[in-house]
Order: sequence, then structure tokens, then C-alpha cells
Amino acid sequence: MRQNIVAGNWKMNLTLQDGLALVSEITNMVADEATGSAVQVVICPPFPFLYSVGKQLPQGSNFHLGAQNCSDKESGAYTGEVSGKMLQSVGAEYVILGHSERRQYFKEDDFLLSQKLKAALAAGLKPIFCIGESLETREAEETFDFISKQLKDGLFHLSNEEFAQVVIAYEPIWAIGTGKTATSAQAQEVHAFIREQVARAYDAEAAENTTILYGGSANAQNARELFSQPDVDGGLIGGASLKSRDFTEIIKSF
Ligand code: 3PY
Repeated sequence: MRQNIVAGNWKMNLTLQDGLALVSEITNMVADEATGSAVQVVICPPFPFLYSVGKQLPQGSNFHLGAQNCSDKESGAYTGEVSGKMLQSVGAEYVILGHSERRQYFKEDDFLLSQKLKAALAAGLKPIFCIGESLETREAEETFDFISKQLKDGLFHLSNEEFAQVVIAYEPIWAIGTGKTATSAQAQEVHAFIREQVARAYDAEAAENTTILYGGSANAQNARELFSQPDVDGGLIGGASLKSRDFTEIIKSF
């Protein structure tokens, strides 16, 4: 089902103590300001904080726990890896897959990501699958071909039932951690294109039900404008998710 979602990607930041303090500030502010449940909030801390952060989220509320990555393997001798089932067992409901930082620094390609998607879904997690073009690709006017290939190779191998569990995040690489945000018109143009591709690969109903988030330097100042676009269903928030006031403002931006 299409939903409004604000997901906070903490990346490799904070200590457990800082993280717990941040979550308690955010949940208090959101409760005080009666944000309501029109938006689902997903907090994605680093692995070692997941269990404790999850315990601190108000149970049965619109707050959910997500991880930032998971293994493509189910279990076994894979030192340092974390499986989908492990994440699920500590309370995670979502997992970010295919973030451009994983693609760039850890060489995750569409094939590996397709395996990770399968593993996450088999463990009952909802993947937040990230796609997005580089500045070079945008300037060469190849954005749509690039996005269409990422969708085809990474995502559209899923069955209808599997695909229904997936949230897509459009994160133009040139806007990640750079302070440059896509304009709301640029974001809307690509989001509408993604929805159209989903309709072609699956059907119109699947496209209408798909949640598509924008990511890339979204903040308290630009969130309202971005979220007002018809095909932008929320945001995957980096730096601003580490500041309680800013993140709460973003949650209130619908
Ligand atoms: C950013 O906004 O920088 C992100 O990478 C969100 O995932």
C-alpha cells in the first residue's frame, strides 16, 4: 500500500548513547506536536544500536525500525555479515538496500542487490531499494535510461507479491551529502518516470500502490515542497535525520 514515509538513515554516525538520546528527543517532539499517524517514520541506525533503539520506539505507533544493509546469505560462515533473519529478530521491519554509498564504496552491483532483496524479503523485511544517477549521467542526459536499467536489473525480477513489499528511494548521487537537492520538479519528473516503469513491469495498480521516497540532501527547509509533489511519497533523510528538531520538522512536512 502506498504510504507517506520519512526514513532516517543515520549512516555510520553517533554512539549508542547519542542515538538513544536522539530517538527520545524525536519521539517526544513528535508526540508533543501531535503529528498524527498520517506518516510512517522509519529509524535506521547502525547494526549495533538496532535492538536498543527499537526498544525505545513507542510500541504500536507510527515509528518503525530499519537497518542500513543486510547479507545476501541466509546463515553460515560469513564472518562479519548480518542476515535478514537476524535483523528481523531484533525488531527491524525495513532494510535499506542499494544505497549509492554501498554501490560505490562496497562495489555492490545489481546482481548482488537482487540477491540481497530476495534474502531480505525471505526474512520478512520490507526493502527500501535505492536508485539514482550520477552527475555525469545526468549531464549526458542519460538519467532515464540509467534509472530504467537499475529498476530492470535490480528490482523487476521480483514477483508481484514480493514487489508489493518494496519501497523505492530515488537518490540522485549528485545530491547525496553534497547539500545540493534536486528541485521539486526534477524529483517529480523522475518519480513519475519510476511509477510509469512499475506500471509497465507489473500493472497500474502496483504502480499506484508503490511508495517512492526522495533522498539526497532533503531537509527541514525543502521537505514540504518536495513532499507536495504528486509522486513523491516521502523522504530518505541523511544528515538531517541526526538533528531532532530538523527531523521532526521533516516528519511534519506533509
Ligand atoms: C542523504 O540524504 O545524504 C542520503 O544519503 C539519504 O540516504
